[in-house]
Amino acid sequence: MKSDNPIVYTCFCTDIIHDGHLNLINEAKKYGDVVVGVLCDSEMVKYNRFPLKTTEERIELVKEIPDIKDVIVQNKIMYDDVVSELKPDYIIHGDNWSEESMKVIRRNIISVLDKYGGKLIEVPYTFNEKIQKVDRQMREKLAMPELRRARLRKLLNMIPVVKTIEVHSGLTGLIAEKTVVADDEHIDQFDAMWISSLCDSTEKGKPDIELVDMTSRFRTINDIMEVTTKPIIFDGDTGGIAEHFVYTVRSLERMGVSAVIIEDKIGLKKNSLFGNEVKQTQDEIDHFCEKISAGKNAQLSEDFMIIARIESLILEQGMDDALKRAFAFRDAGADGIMIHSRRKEPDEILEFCDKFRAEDKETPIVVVPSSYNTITEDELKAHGVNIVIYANQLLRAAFPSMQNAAKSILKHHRAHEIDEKLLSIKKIITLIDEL
Ligand code: SPV
Ligand code: MG
Repeated sequence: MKSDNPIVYTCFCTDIIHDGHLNLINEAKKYGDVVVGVLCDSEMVKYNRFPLKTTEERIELVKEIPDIKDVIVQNKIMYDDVVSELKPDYIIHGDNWSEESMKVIRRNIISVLDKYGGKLIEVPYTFNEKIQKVDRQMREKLAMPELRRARLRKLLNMIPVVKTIEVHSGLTGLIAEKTVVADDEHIDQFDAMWISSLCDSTEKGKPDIELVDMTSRFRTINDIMEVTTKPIIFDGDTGGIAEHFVYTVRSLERMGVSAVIIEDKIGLKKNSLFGNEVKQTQDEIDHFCEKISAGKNAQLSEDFMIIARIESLILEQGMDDALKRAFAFRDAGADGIMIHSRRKEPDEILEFCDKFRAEDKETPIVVVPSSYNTITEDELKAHGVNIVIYANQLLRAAFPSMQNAAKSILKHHRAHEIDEKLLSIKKIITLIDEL
């Protein structure tokens, strides 16, 4: 039955209901009939609240709270759509709007409410020890191997493009984990992390030729895992010989890595961006298929992915060869195909994607737009791409900055001149959260 009471709206983006939520609802009830919006999965991701429960489960959770008038799905983190339609008399929110992304949402709410005379109620945010603990445990749970590992496949079903950034240390992991951009319409952040062989090797001052051994690469993974929750895609180079690759698969799975990408090269591997300027040998199709199958047979969990990387365009073997390999590798069990190119224009990548998608609508396509970097994620998505990897930008950003600092100190025989370009010591010591 329709009531004439005022409507009070609030949005929940949580997997659990704690005292803080209940306090907010109790406060809301004083103003009228309470309607709760449950934020949809894809927007939860942008807000770094990766859902461990389905939308339906989260709706049920809210419905169990007594005296809720209605529960609806909120499809955007910004309130415009839902509020313009529902026109609630009040929107209620905790007064914890300190993060930049929250400030943007607050501004958006106020501008929508202003249009029709609705009011914003801000109640003191409940922040006791128990709630802090629950919040922390929720986040830490996401870093557990099973949950982290499964997250990439889940993301592929939740969002159109998985935006993946290179990381090579705990610190770069924190950048991938915490960097958020927010403007009046959007909030966004990276979905996954790429542990590049190029950057992992360069960080150690070594060439990208499979010289840095797996034990060392696993230590990099561990450093990153200790301070992050987002899923990891590991650059497995050639995967080595099949007899070794099966052990790598087991170790990565056990650690909670979501996917390994192996490239169809054999012998001394050099970085793909050299192309044919250096001697590089592509593997035989059948031989590489055997390696993929061996890896798939060794794998114990459902959710781990082995992605096959095709070097035909890098080594100028032609589009037909690239496509032939893509279908063969998929049939051998690959869970995804990465196609690489070192051209400045994206044409050959897009041609590959279109031709592959004409025959296969499902298998995820991964691309690394390092040299053809003018193309946007939306354009790649339109050609069927599912994962975009920004493979080396953090390392390339850090190197010139560090070199400039070193040069400036050498030149001036003091650190004063470079200081204003550096992160303050105060910020450095507060950058890392303590438990
Ligand atoms: C890496 O990041 O190590 C890669 C991608 O393999 S590329 O450097 O472009 O070959
Ligand atoms: Mg590599």
